[in-house]
Formats: sequence, structure tokens, C-alpha cells
Amino acid sequence: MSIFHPKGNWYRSPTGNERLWVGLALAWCLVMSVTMPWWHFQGKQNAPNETYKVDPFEFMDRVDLFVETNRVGEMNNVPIVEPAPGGDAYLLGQMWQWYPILKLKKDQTYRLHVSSLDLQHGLSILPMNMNFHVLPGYDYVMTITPTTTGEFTLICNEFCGIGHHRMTGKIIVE
Ligand SMILES: [Cu+2]
Repeated sequence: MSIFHPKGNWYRSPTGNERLWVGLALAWCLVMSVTMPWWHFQGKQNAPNETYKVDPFEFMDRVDLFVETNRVGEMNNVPIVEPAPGGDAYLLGQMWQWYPILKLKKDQTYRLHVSSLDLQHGLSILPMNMNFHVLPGYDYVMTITPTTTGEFTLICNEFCGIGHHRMTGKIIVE
């Protein structure tokens, strides 16, 4: 038999280069462990830390009410909605669309509520390096202040089925 249990005391403490590399790996693990909570408070692009449990269909009702009361136009059958500066804005991820199109004002702050109606989606705001995991049943509240005007394309970067590649949306900043 080629495999047998080693006899006697088989364990040897690492020495030389092995000791150096194990030490470096351990030190890096400790640095990363401290960095993760530190970045949560000091980082510029953080995941929202204000989250509420919500029934997906109740969230959809709130989105519909938001669209009804703040609608200013339409693009490709999707309503364009302009929330009041300083107020609440809603964005719903569903197979396979980000709904509605948001029209925001530069340098105004909004409370953006994001959730999913069906399954896991990934909200990515292009061309910025922004990426949020969106699950049904949770209302993620992001406090956002657009600093650049223009049109920002939203895509989904969590695979969510056959239409995933065409799941897009838009935020217009004026
Ligand atoms: Cu998706």
C-alpha cells in the first residue's frame, strides 16, 4: 500500500523560508481583518448600512405610488420619475429591468430605496465603480448626492436568468 500512517511524531514546526511565508500570510490576514471594519467607516463607496425588512409586493406598491406622484415623462415605455430634492427615491430590480428611470438634480441629496421583486440582482451604476447586492425582502437605503451631470446606465451583475444580459436601467442627473 502506498499510503500509510506516519509513525512517531510526524509534526515539525516550520523553519526557514516556510516560517517566513507562513508569518507573512498571517500578518496579511491580520491587516485585512482590521481593514474591513475600518473601510466600512472610512471608505468613500460603502454598501448601505441602513436596511429594513420589507415584503417585496409591499415595496412594489411603494414604488408604484412613487412613480404615480412624481412622474415627469416616459422613455421606451418606462416612466421617468423626478423625486423631490432631499426626499425619497425608489428603484426596483426585477426580471429583467431596473424600474423606473430616475431623474435627479446635481448636488442634491436623496434617500434612494433599492430592493428586488423576485430574486437576487446586482445594481451596478456605470461608468462608476459602484456595485450593490440587492435581495428581495430588504429595503436598502442609500443616501446619495450626485456630483456629476449626465446619464448613468444601470446594469445587473448577478446572474438572474435568461434575460440577465439585457437587464438595464437609467439615472439621469441634471
Ligand atoms: Cu438581475
